[in-house]
Amino acid sequence: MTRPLEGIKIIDFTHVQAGPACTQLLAWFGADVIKVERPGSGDVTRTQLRDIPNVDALYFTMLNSNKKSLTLDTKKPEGKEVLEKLIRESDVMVENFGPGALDRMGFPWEHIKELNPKMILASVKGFSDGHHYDDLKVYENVAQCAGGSASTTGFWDGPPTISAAALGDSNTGMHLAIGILTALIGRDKTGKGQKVAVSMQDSVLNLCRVKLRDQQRLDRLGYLEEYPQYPHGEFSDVVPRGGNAGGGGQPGWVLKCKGWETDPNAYIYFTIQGHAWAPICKAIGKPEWIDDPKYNTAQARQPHIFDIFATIETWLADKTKFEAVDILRKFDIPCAPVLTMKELANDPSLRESGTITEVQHKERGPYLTVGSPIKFSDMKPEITASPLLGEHTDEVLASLGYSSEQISKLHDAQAV
Ligand code: CAO
Repeated sequence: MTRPLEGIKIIDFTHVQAGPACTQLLAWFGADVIKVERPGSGDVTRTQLRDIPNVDALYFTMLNSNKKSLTLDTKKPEGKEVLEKLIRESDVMVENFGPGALDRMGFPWEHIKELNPKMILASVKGFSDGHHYDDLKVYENVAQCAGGSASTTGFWDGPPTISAAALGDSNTGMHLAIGILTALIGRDKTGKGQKVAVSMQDSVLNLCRVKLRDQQRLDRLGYLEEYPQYPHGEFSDVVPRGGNAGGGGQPGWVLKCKGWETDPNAYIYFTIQGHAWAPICKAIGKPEWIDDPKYNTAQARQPHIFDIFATIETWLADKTKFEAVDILRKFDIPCAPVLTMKELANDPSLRESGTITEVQHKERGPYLTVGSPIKFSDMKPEITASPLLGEHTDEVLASLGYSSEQISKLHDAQAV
């Protein structure tokens, strides 16, 4: 099967999560992704959170599948020479070093452009160029705080809260992938490369745009009627944390199911979609609520929305989260069980679709990873294992025209 990005060569100068998530996605779709790593150590995630001694950690293997690994000390003249050759032959270079690291290494954008005017340089930084914090190094949770996610996540009587979803890291990588593909299409038209930059703060904020919507509504109205603070609580002048509220046009909440006393995930998410009110009443055995003026409009329900949720919880008390969803789906009510990582790992539908996939690693053996969440009618990306450190060094150097004698000299020069 021909994959759409076959023939696109990418220098993957990334580490940790934001950059690797981007290049991994492009590798699944056929790009030739060469991960450049420091000799001896490589990407720091190879050794972070290890579960098997001396074997690449899952943190690394789950973000670097389908890539090649080239070890190169790009601070040494020999390494710089190889990198220059690679730049001349490649289409894209992706990096997510700390601010200024690429310049200090001797590869500012002006130099890269000189070496290859068709090159697309794609960078992730914590903050965008020119931002008053653009000198800061940034990790996931820092970005969630800087991008508006933390101040709007959690409960109103608790501190700002971090989401488990990698909004700062993988999300930024996905934004960068869109930027790279756009620049590649642009290059087809102009023949020129360009620099693509994505900041983690901006990427988080992009996903929090509904909270900026709410800030402007709050500024105008002084209240937000879909938040639990309405109508009984207080609003300040900033968007509050709304707990598990729906956040959109329909109220929702996480509700207890059978077994919640001992199982911390025995819950469903229940949504009271306006036009589903009659089916909801029928499903939970409250047909008399359908036309009751106390309940029959969203506005009428809002003042006692938590009493309604409490009644639904009474109905849920003798049903597991799966049984409850099986009943509610028949009434077309938007809802889902709160699923654990264990349940997701073993979900037959996710295995079938390739969203959860098992990969064979040379040293680790089989491991689970998340495959492509993007599905195509004419292509099913095959997920292969992440490379060992330097596994493809000789192969890549040979493809650049180095003889075996030159390759072994280069190994000596880079020995750690
Ligand atoms: N050969 C020689 N040197 C290399 C090299 C190689 N193959 N690869 C990297 N290096 C050097 C760089 O040149 C740089 O050196 P200097 O600091 O002397 O210029 C250094 O290694 C890497 O520096 P760094 O600042 O990127 O790394 P760090 O561990 O101090 O910081 C991080 C990590 C993630 C905070 C920082 O890279 C960063 O802010 N990146 C941008 C934002 C980002 O992507 N964060 C998300 C990471 S995912 O959670």
